[in-house]
Amino acid sequence: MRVFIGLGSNLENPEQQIKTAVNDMGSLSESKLIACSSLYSSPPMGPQDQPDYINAVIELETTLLPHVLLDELQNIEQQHGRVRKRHWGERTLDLDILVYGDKLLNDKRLIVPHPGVAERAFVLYPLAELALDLVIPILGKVEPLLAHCPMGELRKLGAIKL
Ligand code: A4P
Ligand code: MG
Repeated sequence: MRVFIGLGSNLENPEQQIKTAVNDMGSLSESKLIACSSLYSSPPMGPQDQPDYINAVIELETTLLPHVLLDELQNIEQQHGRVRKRHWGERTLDLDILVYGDKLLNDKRLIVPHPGVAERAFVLYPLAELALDLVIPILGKVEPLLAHCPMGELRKLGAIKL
């Protein structure tokens, strides 16, 4: 299945957190890392008294089922010292399943496509860099979504050196 995962970090050397997380995901079983977007920076959405974020999106080809993939991503978050504090608060690493093929999921643990994809510039622009023509269930094609989601203060930083 063709899967897109959003990465975010704003603590403890965010660029390094993102880079190692990309490597970690590339080593997952039954999975192959296909592509990785540039890194982007943006001011925090949510509480303003926290550092700016670094974000990126990767494409993964995987046969791991959605909830198994979520388990694996949460393991990686834990390895990165993720501590759950406040909602939308600071974190060393956040991994969100943005799109899982053409699947629609909505249960206690997993909402796919991720509800923020179309509204969050720090998700949509790196995703568009990888897959302008991607058709997201319910939302449709990525490219037209950009017109409704201004870049605002999002800054493209450059490629990840893995
Ligand atoms: N969950 C449901 N659907 C999914 C999915 N598609 N992928 C559940 C991953 N997890 C999913 O996550 C809470 C629960 O969401 C998980 O246990 C999983 O079962 P969390 O990351 O611990 O919760 P949270 O941080 O309280 O909330 P949330 O809504 O996940 O936060 P977000 O949406 O991840 O936002 N500002 C900038 N500029 N850049 C950012 O990346 N990120 C956040 C966090 C806030 N502000 C930001 C950024
Ligand atoms: Mg999350």
